[in-house]
Parts: sequence; C-alpha cells; structure tokens
Amino acid sequence: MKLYGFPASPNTWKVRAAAHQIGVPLELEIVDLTKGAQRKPEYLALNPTGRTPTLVDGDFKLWESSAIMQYLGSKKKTPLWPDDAKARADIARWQSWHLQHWSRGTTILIFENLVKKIMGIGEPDAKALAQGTELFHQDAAMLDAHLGRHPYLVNDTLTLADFTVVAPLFHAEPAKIPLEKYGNIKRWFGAQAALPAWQETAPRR
Ligand SMILES: N[C@@H](CCC(=O)N[C@@H](CS)C(=O)NCC(=O)O)C(=O)O
Repeated sequence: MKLYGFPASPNTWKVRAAAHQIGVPLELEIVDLTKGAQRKPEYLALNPTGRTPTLVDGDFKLWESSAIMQYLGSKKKTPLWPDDAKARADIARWQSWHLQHWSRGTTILIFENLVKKIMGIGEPDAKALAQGTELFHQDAAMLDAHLGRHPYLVNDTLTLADFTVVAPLFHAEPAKIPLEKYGNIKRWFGAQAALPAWQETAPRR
C-alpha cells in the first residue's frame, strides 16, 4: 500500500505511526505541501480535495486520515481497532470530536506559529491566535478531565483514538500550544511520544 503525504503534517504522521504500530507496511510517496504538490492534476486525480494524506491500495483510493486509519486497522487484527462494535463506535466518537472540535484550535496555532514561519508567509495574526487559543482551552479542559480518569481515551488501552487526538501535540512546542496546566494531557502525550511507532515515523528535521 502506498501513502501519499507530507511527513511533518500531523495527518500524515499519525497514519504512518498507526500503521507502524499495527504492523502494516506503507510505502511513502511525498507530496510536498511547501511546493503546492497537493494541487497538481496527478495528485488531484487521487484526492480531489487537494489535501493529504491519501492511501492507495490497488485500485482503491482513500482520503481522510481517520478513514485511512480504520481501514489499516481492519487489514490486520490489532488492539488499536478492536473487533467490538462499542469500542469501534467509541474510537469513531473521538475521531469525530477531533475533526470537528479539537483540530480547530490546534490547526490555527500550528498554522500561525509554525507553518507561517517555515513557509515565510508573514507573522502570526493576533486575532487568529486569540481564537485558536480560546478554542484549544475549551477542548483541552474536557480532554484533560477525561485523561485524569483514564490512562487512554477508550477502554483504558491504546487505540486509534489516541493516535488521532495526540497527533497535533507533536508540534506543541514550536506551535506554542499552551499545554502547561494540563498535567493529564502531558502524561498521556509523553507515554505516546515514547513509542517507537511515533519515533520511527517522525519527520526528519
Ligand atoms: N480532514 C483531513 C484533513 C487533511 C488536511 O487538512 N491536510 C493538510 C495537511 S495536515 C493539507 O494537506 N493541507 C494542504 C492544503 O490545504 O493545501 C484528514 O484528516 O485527512
């Protein structure tokens, strides 16, 4: 299977880390977002949204990182995507929350504080930063409370939900994501950051 993606982006990194943990080999095809490769016709033929990542498995093309992770989890028996309807719904719940809520604040902070700097496209916008920070705190408070009661998001064990929700935090430092007061999130993040799956798929700096 081939994954088209950009290694430093959280959406690509988490798919590669989950694939590593599951034990499903993925061949990486780099789509250089800094050069606009996601808007080239040959890439748009795979993924008309012009975003990364995209999985290609034979003649099956799949975009949206959560769907890709679930597909990889179904390819090989794994505790990350247990064969149980309630556990799967619970994982899908956290992935949905990530897409609709958690990724909003974190994406703004990553874009304003990190992407703009790397791309040389100007200074962070104060209004956007304030909005991103407010959204982040709203969601972080709930996440921290959940992680105060549980070591992981679903069934007290590592699943695709953790791989999904933790991903933006790998850029917490340069993106100035304000994690300071969230001790439970920091403990949970630290446990995952120590996994070979994340370390061995980390983008080369
Ligand atoms: N909901 C999508 C989001 C994909 C996404 O926004 N990818 C970013 C990189 S993290 C991208 O390709 N951006 C390029 C662009 O928007 O031009 C997913 O989970 O796969």
